Amino acid sequence: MRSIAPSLSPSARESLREGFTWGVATAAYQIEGAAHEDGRGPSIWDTFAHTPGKTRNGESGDVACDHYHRWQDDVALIASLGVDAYRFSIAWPRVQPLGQGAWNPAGLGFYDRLVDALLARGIQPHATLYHWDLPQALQDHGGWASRDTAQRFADYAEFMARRLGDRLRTLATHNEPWCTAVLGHQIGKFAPGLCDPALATQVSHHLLLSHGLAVRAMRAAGVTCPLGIVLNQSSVDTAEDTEADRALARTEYARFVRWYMDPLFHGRYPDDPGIEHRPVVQDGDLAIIQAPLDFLGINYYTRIWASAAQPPRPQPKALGVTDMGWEIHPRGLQDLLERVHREYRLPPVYITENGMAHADRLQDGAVDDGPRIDYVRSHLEAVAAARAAGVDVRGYFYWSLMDNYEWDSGYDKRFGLVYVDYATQRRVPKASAHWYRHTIEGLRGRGTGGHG
Ligand code: IFM
Repeated sequence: MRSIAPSLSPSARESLREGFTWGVATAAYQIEGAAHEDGRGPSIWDTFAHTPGKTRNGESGDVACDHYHRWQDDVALIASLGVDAYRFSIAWPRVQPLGQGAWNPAGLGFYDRLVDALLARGIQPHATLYHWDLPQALQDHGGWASRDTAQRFADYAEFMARRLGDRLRTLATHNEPWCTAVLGHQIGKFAPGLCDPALATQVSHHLLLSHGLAVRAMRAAGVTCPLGIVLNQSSVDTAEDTEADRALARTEYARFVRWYMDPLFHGRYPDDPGIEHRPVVQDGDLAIIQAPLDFLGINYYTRIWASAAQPPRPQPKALGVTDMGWEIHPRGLQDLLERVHREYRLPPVYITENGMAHADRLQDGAVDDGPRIDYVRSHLEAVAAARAAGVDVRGYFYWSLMDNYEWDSGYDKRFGLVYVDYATQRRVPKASAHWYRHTIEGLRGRGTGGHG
């Protein structure tokens, strides 16, 4: 293991010292397991993962990290990292097995206890209502292709916010609606595995509508915790300084970032050339979607590379790629934050996900994941620079607390600060976990400031 890991620059330390929340993130289906226990209903990911050929080696979240049973140890693990906050998601089918009608006391009790245990340790709970595990019963009625699902989601959101809202630090409606719409309904690589671009566009509208209806219902119910949404976003760079590449970059940005940001903050969908489908929008929908937000969560992993040439110009790899094959490009996070800050009147922003898959190996009881330390450090430098430039970024959540079920990639991709030995469910903090803790301690003036 490296004896000295690089620390944050003095300017980054200065920028991140005050008013900044340090966290780690997970999602229900990726860690909980206990897929058939205590009254949990099936979700679209149970169905998808058990459909032959959909996920690596047919792997599913049936067991995952067994967090449903090990949550007390996991809360202690989170506390041992010295973080301020934990971002997790609520499994809708665990608390309302059919997505409408009866509530499941065992599922509700699980999240009650989790939130209380976090608070008892001084860790802020940041919850997300939807991280892709739609109750299968709702899919059987059309899923997100059906406008009715938006109202079902609002009802679920209001119930959960009444139940947990006074104890949560923030509550987000959706995680990465682009993934649900495009990966789930256009490319078919995620549940429910459909391949229909026009439908995907309609789904994106129903997701945003469900967000707006949920925010309205939660505010009407008097929920006081900050409400927001989490979007996956990227900066976009042109391969060459040509009009064709610039046009492609505009289209990619409109599809990926503006398609969600424009309705949320400007009350309209982009109508740029290159956007092929438009959703059916009813009168009043956009006003509902544009409900003011208390925060915006941004998930950033890599940039988009716009090359209209045939064949396309290869994407640079100066800083390498992650185990997902994604280019490591921390500068893009700063570019993105400064761009959305210029283009929209943003509420406070959290980096709700950022992290790296790496082919980690457990050797002599330790995991030396130096590349992950470099990844986190360089992205924190980007966040610090954006803050110094005036972007109101209030926190950073590393994705993920621990290795977990990476969707169609199964258990092959390890994103965690903590290594999980799936055969025994043993958790081993990696070198990056120690670096993260030392960095946080150092900024609070208690530790060495990032020397691992
Ligand atoms: O694991 C996912 C997470 O569920 C959503 N954001 C991206 C992560 C890495 O692919």
